[in-house]
Amino acid sequence: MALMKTGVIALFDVDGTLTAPRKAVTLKMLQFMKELGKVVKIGVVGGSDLVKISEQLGQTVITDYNYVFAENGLVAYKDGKLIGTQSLKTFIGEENLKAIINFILHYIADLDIPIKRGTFIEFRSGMINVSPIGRNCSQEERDEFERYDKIHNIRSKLVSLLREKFAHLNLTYSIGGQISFDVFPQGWDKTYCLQYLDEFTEIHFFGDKTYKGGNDHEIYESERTHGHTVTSPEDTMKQCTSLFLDN
Ligand code: M1P
Repeated sequence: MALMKTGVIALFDVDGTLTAPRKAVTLKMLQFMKELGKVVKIGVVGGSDLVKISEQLGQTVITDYNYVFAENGLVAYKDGKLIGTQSLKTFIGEENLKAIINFILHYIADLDIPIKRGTFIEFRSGMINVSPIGRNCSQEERDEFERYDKIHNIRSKLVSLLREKFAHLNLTYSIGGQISFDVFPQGWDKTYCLQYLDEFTEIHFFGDKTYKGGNDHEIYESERTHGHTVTSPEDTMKQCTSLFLDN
């Protein structure tokens, strides 16, 4: 029987690492994680909120993994229990929040893109998520926007403007998915979750967007982690097998 490696945790990004972007986890990956969990502690850190992480990884996600960090760890769970939350509203204050939300909504109202749907700003615990097309779009519309954005840089243009206009708020703008970007205070990136992992001497982080500007970059580069770049969920399984499961 495989022995549990003490002091070691494998920590995974969600989109592109455990699942295809915004898709549900496969049975194969679920079974793999079960086997891996017999050898090392396992955790998940996603930019999305818990609702979306649960849609992708299953409704029992907070008990399936030792740690689940939603919104980069701004909402943190250990063994099924909530151990910490952080509030953007309290941190930057109601007036600043209103100013940035008003600016974004005006900008998006004037934006000429092929289609728009609903929910242009999603208010979360520790961040806001901004989507020029609107989060209510279908999967097909989502894929189409991603292609359009690659050519027209809709998101990065808005991010540049926000960086300039709200420089005094020291916010980070993170383009981690297909149709939106996350806005949160500096330092509230995925490294935020590491404060909950002091008991571990070896933290292996697996993510696909580890390049500079990607939302896995800071935690991948952190001196507290061993960073691993993956290209797909299959690659995640392959790299974990050779690191933790092969003798
Ligand atoms: O996990 C990456 C991102 O996933 C979603 O992005 P999108 O809807 O644009 O594909 C969002 O939940 C976003 O917050 C998150 O960072």
